[in-house]
Amino acid sequence: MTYNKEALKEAIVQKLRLNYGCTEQQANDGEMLKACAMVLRDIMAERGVQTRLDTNRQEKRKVHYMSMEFLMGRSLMKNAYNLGLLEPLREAVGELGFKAADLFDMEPDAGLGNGGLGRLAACYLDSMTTLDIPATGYSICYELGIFKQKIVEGQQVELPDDWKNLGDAWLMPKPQEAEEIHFGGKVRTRWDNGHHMVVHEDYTRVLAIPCDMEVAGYGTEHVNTLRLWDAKSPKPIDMQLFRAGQYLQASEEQAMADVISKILYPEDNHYEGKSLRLKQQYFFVSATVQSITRQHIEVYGTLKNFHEKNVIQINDTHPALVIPELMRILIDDAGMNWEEAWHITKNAVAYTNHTVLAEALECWPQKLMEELLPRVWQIIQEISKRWQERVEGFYHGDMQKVEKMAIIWGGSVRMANLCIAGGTAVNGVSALHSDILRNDVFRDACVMEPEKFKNVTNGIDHRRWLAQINPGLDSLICELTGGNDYLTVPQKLRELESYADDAAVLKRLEEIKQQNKEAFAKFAKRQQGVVLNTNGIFDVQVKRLHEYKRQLLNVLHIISLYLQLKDHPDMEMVPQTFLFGAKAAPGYAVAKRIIQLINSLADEINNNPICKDKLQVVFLENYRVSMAEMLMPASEVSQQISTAGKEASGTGNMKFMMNGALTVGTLDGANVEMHEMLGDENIFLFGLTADEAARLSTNYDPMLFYNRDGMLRRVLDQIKHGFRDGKTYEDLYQRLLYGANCPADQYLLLADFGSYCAAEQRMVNTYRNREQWNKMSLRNIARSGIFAADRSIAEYAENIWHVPYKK
Ligand code: 26W
Repeated sequence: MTYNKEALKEAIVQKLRLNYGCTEQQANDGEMLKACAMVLRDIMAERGVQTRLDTNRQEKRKVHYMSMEFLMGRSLMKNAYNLGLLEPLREAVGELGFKAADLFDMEPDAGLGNGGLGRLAACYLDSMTTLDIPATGYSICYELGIFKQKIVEGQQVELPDDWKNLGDAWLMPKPQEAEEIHFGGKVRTRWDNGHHMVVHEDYTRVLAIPCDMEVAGYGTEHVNTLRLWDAKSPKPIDMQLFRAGQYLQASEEQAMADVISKILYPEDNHYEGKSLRLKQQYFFVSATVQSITRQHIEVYGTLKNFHEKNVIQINDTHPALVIPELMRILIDDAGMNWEEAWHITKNAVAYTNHTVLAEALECWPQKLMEELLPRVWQIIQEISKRWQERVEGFYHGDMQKVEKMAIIWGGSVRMANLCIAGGTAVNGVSALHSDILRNDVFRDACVMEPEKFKNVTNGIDHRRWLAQINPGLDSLICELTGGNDYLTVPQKLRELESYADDAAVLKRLEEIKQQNKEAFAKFAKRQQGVVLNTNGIFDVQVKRLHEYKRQLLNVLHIISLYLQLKDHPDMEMVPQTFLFGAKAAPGYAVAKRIIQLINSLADEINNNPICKDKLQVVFLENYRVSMAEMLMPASEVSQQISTAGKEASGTGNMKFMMNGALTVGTLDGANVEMHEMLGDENIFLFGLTADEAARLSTNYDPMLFYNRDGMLRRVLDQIKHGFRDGKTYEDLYQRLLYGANCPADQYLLLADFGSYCAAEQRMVNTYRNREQWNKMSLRNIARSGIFAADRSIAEYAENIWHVPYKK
């Protein structure tokens, strides 16, 4: 069935009648949105069936992408776009008396993730599908996604995000494919006919119900699935307790089950050993492994060739329990011996690391595992024992190495070491990050198995992050490159470079940017009532709030500009509009203080007449995927200023680059590779390198910088004394100069301050020459093709998954 406008109209009207019992005249926007979603879902569902049939008939190897987070954002426009139905849908909706733009705009973000890792999973799902790779994403169907952020008197307040109200139109619950998960209980072993039988009893059962979201690729009939697990108790209520009049207790078990898929943990890059989180992880892992092995048996009748036909990619260590869980199923359910099961497991699992921050490394208390997952715990112990023997053999009993590489040590289970032992590949997410893994974090393991350690630099879905969100730029690219081939061949963007000296093209680039700035200003006015100065350089830092990302360094620099302006109120300057967007983990007090500081500074600057039309600072409330989609096309400066060595890759940096913003950044994560593409002339680099930063950290005294730099001193004193709203930030001042249960200025802000200010100065001076600026912007766009997720996925397919893909 091919769809045109008329067919879409008919299908939408039908959906309205059958599902909401109303006509298109009676329907409201929400009903209309859902009806459209259901129509596209039907198209995808049909193709999904076909894709799976083909995959199984041709016995293709499948990719299973497991991630505790999938930050999908909105789907209506995306799916219509990928299905080639965007224009017909617009017209159909229009003729039914609605505005497509309004519907797109009212769709809630599926915010089932925190930040980079979750958004990466969503971009990869798009590319895997577009490249015709048989792939399934797996995650939890959180009832509440990442919290909504409100700013009240300068402070972050968290509100629940009940996205499913409107967002569930994309989901297809499949209760007949539910899996049962077992928690707690006891493990007994007995001999049966000469077989060693493991019996797990007295466990608590939880049902995992798949809710499938179909994913369309671009320019293909291929459709993949995102399988989201919803937790439910297998029995609706305990009737015995109910009959005894204990009504509350009667549904206690149900509540316990429901809570597993209730809410996404909002901590990003920070591990906490909470038992509910471990329950979520095992629930997710066990449901997924059971589902994959069940489907494999349906096709092949055995698990012996499981590793030949499946590869499971785990997104950081959060799904690391797949290793013992797959072992459990192969041994306890399929009756294999340890060696055979281990061979299959080791060849079916690959691990991506996304962070080197020590506080983000997962180490589960042994006690918790033992109690919650008694059988899995036994298997982990055996894996650990055998791994340790191997390490001892390789390193001739060097106990330091043995300790560092141990899986179980000091009463905790180190998930990263489990992944290294149990996987076929370990990869970092940028060249620098992968080097740090090889030479530092996982050094000893890498010496033992060097072939295992790989790099796949991250990428972004350029169809969403350029073509779809920046139609002005998309048109220009299509015009200049003679068609839209760049959508599937991102390297085509390179051809833009031949226009670097074409004044007319450069002017158009500038106009597109200006229009996007105006559009974003309208959005900001609507969302939070703020009036942005669109004559100012849109200088943007949006990402999770974390000390290592150094939003505070950005603040220090802005204060220095403010102080200069106060010294010379008539100073001529290029207007600058500084935009921040960031959610802080609710329990991360310092991050929340930094948000407050940004808001105090914004209040001070925006209310001082000397700053009018010169300096503006705005904290954008509730930064999320759909806001990023408005903001990236409007941005001129991209702040990527993490302490070198700390940001594994970054992906926002790539989104900005692709939309023509220029980067002010450190040589960290993927910035290093951006710099390689761009050369010194097309990026504003500053600061210590990763090596220098690591070396300085061993013997660092921020006071040296404080004493040496008069401006830095004034800036810090300003923080300490506070702002016109009466708020002071002596705590942050202390943290930088003296530390507080942590080294003073751990992230080397003071060491990089001078060089950062100089880079900002170079940036502003460049902006004075708009033609030069536009030329650099064009080169950024032209050289961004390498950061398309299609390239990353091709590398995973070639080097890790060993699966064919559409070239
Ligand atoms: C257990 C708590 C926790 C939660 C999330 C620990 C670690 C995480 C993630 C791994 C953090 C994360 O999102 N890392 C980011 O991954 C992106 C995609 O690879 C990178 O671009 C970012 O640099 C990295 O910070």
